[in-house]
Amino acid sequence: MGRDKILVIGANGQLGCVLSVALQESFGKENVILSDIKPNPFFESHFKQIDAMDYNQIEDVVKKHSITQIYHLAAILSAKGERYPLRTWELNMKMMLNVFEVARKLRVSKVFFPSSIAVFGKNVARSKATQSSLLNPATVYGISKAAGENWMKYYFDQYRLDVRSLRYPGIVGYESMPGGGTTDYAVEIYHSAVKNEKYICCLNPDTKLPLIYMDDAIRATIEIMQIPKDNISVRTSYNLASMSLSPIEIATEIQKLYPSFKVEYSTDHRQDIAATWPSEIDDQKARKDWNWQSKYDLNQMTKLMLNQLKKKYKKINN
Ligand code: AKB
Repeated sequence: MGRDKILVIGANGQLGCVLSVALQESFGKENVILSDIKPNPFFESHFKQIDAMDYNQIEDVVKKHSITQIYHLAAILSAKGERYPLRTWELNMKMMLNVFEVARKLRVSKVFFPSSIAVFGKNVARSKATQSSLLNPATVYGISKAAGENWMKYYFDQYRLDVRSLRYPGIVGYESMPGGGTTDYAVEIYHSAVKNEKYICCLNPDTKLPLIYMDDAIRATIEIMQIPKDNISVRTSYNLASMSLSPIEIATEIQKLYPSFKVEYSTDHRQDIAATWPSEIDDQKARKDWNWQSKYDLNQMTKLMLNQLKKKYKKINN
């Protein structure tokens, strides 16, 4: 790992800020350049403000720091994307192509680009989306990720650019807040419980979606970037599975520790989006190619979320 120099684009996001710390721990702070469009006081050093819509800004940092790996995480997510469809398409595609072009021209050795369960659409059996299920996304975010998957394959086939990717389920973690996604409820619900507030859930109680605990998502990302190139048989994006949960299942688990916790269900356009996504993912390919296996279940995740958030809010309130 010694000689790798990493650039994270979108380091302020839900996944970005946790992954950035994990990469700093593995590669050394001096070898990980963090970036986002807005400054981040938490990451005082090794942080660069980059607008990924500007090719030159990415190129300058990659050249100056002799970057060998880029993690490009910045994107507008599913729920927000439906409010600004054209802007979402423009932003998600342009940032991604800027990264791929810089990586190609400057011979960056590896790129990570996240995909999502949003690439699947209504045609897929909700009960189990396989690696090769047809992609027929119903959101602009999903369309941009499905297009991104094809671009990854194109850059690999044409230029041998080693882009690696996971189709993330909704990510649940206590360290950071999500923003603009359909699965955001699965983080917010824990915050409400710890704050002794009633939670108003935008999905129906029984809408099951694929979810993953943050530590599993981080480990999966680091693992896929470490495996030998020849082990990667999927050059679009790997299905990644962990849990399949509904709001009522999470609420019931929370109530075991917070018995007075209440949830009210008031659906909005996010329910329509969730209804087009699979409830479960088949990740056999990831298991076979790089021994992927998730570790956290609902019970472990709930205990961790509630304990860590309790500590966090205690600190804030003192
Ligand atoms: C979203 O809800 O848009 C994201 C995702 C599943 O990609 N969390």
